[in-house]
Amino acid sequence: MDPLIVTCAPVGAEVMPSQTPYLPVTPEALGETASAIRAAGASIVHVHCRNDDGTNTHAVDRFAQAYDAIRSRSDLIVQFSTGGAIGMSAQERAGVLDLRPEMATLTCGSVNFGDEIFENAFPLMRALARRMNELGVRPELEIFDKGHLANARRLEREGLLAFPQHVDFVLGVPGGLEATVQNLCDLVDDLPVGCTWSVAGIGRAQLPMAMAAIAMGGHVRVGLEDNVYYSKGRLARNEELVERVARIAREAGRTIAEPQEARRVLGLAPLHAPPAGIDARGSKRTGE
Ligand code: KMH
Ligand code: ZN
Repeated sequence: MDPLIVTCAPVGAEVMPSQTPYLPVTPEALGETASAIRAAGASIVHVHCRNDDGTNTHAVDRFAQAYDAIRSRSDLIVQFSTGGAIGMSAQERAGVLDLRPEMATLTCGSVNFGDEIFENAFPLMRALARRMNELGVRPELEIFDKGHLANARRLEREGLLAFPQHVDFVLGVPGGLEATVQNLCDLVDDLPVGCTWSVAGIGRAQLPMAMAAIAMGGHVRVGLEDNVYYSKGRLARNEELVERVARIAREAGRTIAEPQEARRVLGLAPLHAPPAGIDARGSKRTGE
């Protein structure tokens, strides 16, 4: 099996600071979180941004500040959200691609999302895929339901995607596919040849889905975007969620990918210059 790639989604668009004190709201807090999750075993950070008051924003300058803060504190693969938040315009969602992150999400279909609808009609999917191709940004295909894989294959037939790709199954969203091992196996069986995959279980499904992925040879996404609890009634810090899946994976005989290994597994270009003052574990070197 490949070394385990742990993605951390530390903030998301929906969780509010009133729900947990551990949400990294500012770019500086995202930079600190990047350093902590890197040390805990993450190799990808999935980025949303907030205003100082905690409300969601997809402003390009805020993403630029976040990118700088993350890169100055870690060598993590930086993956921007193009999903944004419910109701965002296509222009807002696509705008952050101009910053040319290494990766960005490409949600492959619409889905009920609680009482709302997360809209991803084909014209929007095509526009995002086209822009990523133009800018050399690697997509991560977000799959919330079984039909989304069929939609991805349609984008491939239209020449907008080339397989294999890296795919993230987001399971357990109220309105999307339920987080069961059977559903995960069905999705993995349906993947185009050569694709790598991770699973993001929502809420209490985060840990069991991660454990299934560890055993199956897939990869894992954790973080407060998907789940704010470490255990019943006990709020989690992002780095604790990363540390726990890394520990379980090691116990199960999986090694944990460093970001440069993850880049190799995913076919991304290596990061040439590690950030100044950052050691191999993502921590600030002393004396610099
Ligand atoms: N906030 C959700 C509506 C993504 O980041 O690409 C969409 C989302 C997916 O979080
Ligand atoms: Zn997201």
